[in-house]
Amino acid sequence: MNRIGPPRMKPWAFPAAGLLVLVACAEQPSGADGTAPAAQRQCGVADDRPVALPGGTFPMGQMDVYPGEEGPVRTTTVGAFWIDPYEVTNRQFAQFVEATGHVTLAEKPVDPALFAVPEDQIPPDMLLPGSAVFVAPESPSSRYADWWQYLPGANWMKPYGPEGPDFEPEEPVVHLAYADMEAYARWRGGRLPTEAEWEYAARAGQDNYTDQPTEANSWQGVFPTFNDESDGYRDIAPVGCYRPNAFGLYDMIGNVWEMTSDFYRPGHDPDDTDNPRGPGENAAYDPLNPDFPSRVTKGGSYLCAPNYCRRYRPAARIGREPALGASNVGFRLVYDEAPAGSPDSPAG
Ligand SMILES: [Ca+2]
Ligand SMILES: [Ca+2]
Repeated sequence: MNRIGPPRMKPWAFPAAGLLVLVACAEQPSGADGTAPAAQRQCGVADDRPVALPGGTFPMGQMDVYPGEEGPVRTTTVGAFWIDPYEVTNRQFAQFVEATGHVTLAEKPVDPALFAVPEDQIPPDMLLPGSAVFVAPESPSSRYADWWQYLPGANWMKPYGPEGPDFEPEEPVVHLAYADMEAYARWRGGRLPTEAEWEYAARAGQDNYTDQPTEANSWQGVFPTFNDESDGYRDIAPVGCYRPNAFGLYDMIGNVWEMTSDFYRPGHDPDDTDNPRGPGENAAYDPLNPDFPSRVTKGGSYLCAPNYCRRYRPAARIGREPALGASNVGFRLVYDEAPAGSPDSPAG
């Protein structure tokens, strides 16, 4: 019916739908590197206008961490565009909901027809409105089902579930489906970036790296049980708490994963180098979630740790099932024409 495609969920497969995606990212423990604790971080964005980026050519991809996902490196060209300097916030999304009455997918009951079993075999909680929330297990584990829970009542307004606190206006919005992000983008006059645009913006002319960055909200310690929080935040941080990259963009790496418009396949097509838009939907394939046409998410999240998910890098990528929100996935917009209040020309 649409680009997202029907989520052919099975109850036992449900946690796999996007949950691994959330997992991608983090390295370097302790505050000995000078990382300031939360109370000392100055959060916020001085200039919230979209940033005009000239087009450019850059080496997209990386071969020394997860080459099967991120390689081969290819010389890639993208045209000029504008990009939000920070992740879409709850404050911004609330303005959209106020103006349009939009109801997100996580706020709606789950259609039993989406499961591949008779309705009486579906756990009742799985049919309630909700989303996937990270809940740290008490014991060490390497099974994502031990730390991802489908929580009825979790949605963008209740990011940690119905018993948790309300959303913080200056934190990035989470628990959205791809269709919710697209609806917001249409309202704002923007769109989701392609993976190439996003990676070009995140690289900002810098070389690839492998170590966990200090100026990004990730996970210091042993995921999923011990986080020393030396970067200042255990969970999601408000936008703009970490230094921006050379293009003036905040939190491209870490905080929340960011959705792109590309469908996911492992690796890059070495011949698709001129404003690439990824494979077609029929060619989408996500080994972690093979029943769904996943989209590419980028940049890692506050859950990325060196022992589990070293995806706190511009080249990092992982597939995400578009119809299931999660507590560590957000987005930001790009624009093909100068948004109101932005610089007139990406060349400027
Ligand atoms: Ca952190
Ligand atoms: Ca981010």
